[in-house]
Amino acid sequence: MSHPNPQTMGQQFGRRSWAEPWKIKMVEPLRMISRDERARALAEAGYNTFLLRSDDVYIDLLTDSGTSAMSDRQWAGMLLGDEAYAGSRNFYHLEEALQHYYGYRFVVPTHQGRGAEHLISQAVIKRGQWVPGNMYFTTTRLHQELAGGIFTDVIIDEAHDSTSMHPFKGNIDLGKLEAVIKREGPEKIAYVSLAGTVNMAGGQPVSMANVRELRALCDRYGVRLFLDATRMVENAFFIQEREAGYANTPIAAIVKEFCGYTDGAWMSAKKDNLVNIGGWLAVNDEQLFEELRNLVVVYEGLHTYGGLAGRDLEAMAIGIAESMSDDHVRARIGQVRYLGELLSDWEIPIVQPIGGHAIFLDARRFYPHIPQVQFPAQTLAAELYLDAGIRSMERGIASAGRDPATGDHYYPKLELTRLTIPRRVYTQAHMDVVAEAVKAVYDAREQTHGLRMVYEPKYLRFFQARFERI
Ligand code: P70
Repeated sequence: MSHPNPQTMGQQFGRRSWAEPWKIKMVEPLRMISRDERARALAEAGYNTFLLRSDDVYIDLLTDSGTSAMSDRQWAGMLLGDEAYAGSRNFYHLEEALQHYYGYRFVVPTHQGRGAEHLISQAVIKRGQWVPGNMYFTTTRLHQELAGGIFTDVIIDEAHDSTSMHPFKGNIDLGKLEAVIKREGPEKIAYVSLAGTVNMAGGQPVSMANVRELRALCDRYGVRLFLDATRMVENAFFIQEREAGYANTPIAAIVKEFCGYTDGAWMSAKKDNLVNIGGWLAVNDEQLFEELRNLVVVYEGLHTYGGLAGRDLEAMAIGIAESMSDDHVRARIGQVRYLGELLSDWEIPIVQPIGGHAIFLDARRFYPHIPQVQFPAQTLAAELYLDAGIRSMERGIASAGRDPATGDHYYPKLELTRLTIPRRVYTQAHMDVVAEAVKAVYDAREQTHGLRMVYEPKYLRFFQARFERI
């Protein structure tokens, strides 16, 4: 059969095609079950994609956390694990990589991001102190609250608007922040909690100008500034692309400059750092480091392994170096963008601009007839699974949880379903299958009803909550 106007996808988008800067050496077979089997699996999982068995999933876009494919070099590094209880050589390799690429002086490994969040929250927050941040992240805010802190959102207003095309929707509103500092007094501020490519805002970046001004503001009041570096490498890509003066600066140099404005960082290495498990905490202040190094032995393990095996530390050290490659980051974000551009060309409502690690479907606009208390984003995640075995994640009212003061739900402005792309795992053909499934679910939107929550656990309810169809 001949085609009237054959075009590659790159040509259709008016550009030269790009390809991933790697080739595949080992494959993991996928399984697709029937629609009836998916309907059964979904009901058994209480319409919560976290409760599905991964064997029942075809394309898994639940998260980019710990789901990356490691390189041949990382796997080779695993065999060089020094499993000594204390002083493993892999720890020193990790410490060197962190100091070299992120620039912080002192390093504490942890088993993953929330281990690091726990330690920094316990060490730095005094009961009743405020923690202003650029939108909350679930585990981060929970650890801040468990340590007695009061989180308050000081992100710019544009971040809460899924249609705003602001290039740096992760920025902190310095006016809002200064108002909190003046109202409470600087001694009542535990620290400013800044995240690179803000996850809950749709993977939206922070500009270099913003962090520079933030540093100056914090210095004026003597307030500390800590960074959630989980997706900071991806944030650097947006600075390179959008901020004047950085077009020719390598990703690695941008990351280092950005981190240089902060007093330390916590990290879920399961994202940017290309490992299946791991995290770290890094600070410049020696006294704080001593406290953290002491706390880590209580909750994670000795300060040279922090809950990880030597081989995990080695994979992380190598992953850090690989993650800083400009080609890698461009291909990674390019793939996310490819999927997003297809969907937006089909006029499916997604958060704009397209962020770094995921496409966020705007469930409010997708299902305008489903009220927020009937969990539109959770509903959309369930429908996508039912249609094509694609697993996504709710990032709306279920994730937001309840206000500890009133007991009522938080009602976040953003009601999103996240299609999160693992790094170096899926091909462009997988993205096409995903796009077509989203389109099919969109076309059937008017016949779709919402959900009611029938089981709600106390902490981070979205992980284990159960729902029923209305
Ligand atoms: C995700 C994962 C983890 C994460 C993060 C940011 C910006 C810290 C962490 C914690 C996993 C996840 C976690 C809670 C709810 C849903 C999903 N994000 N900061 O999928 O790190 O998971 O290693 O403890 O994104 O976005 P860790």
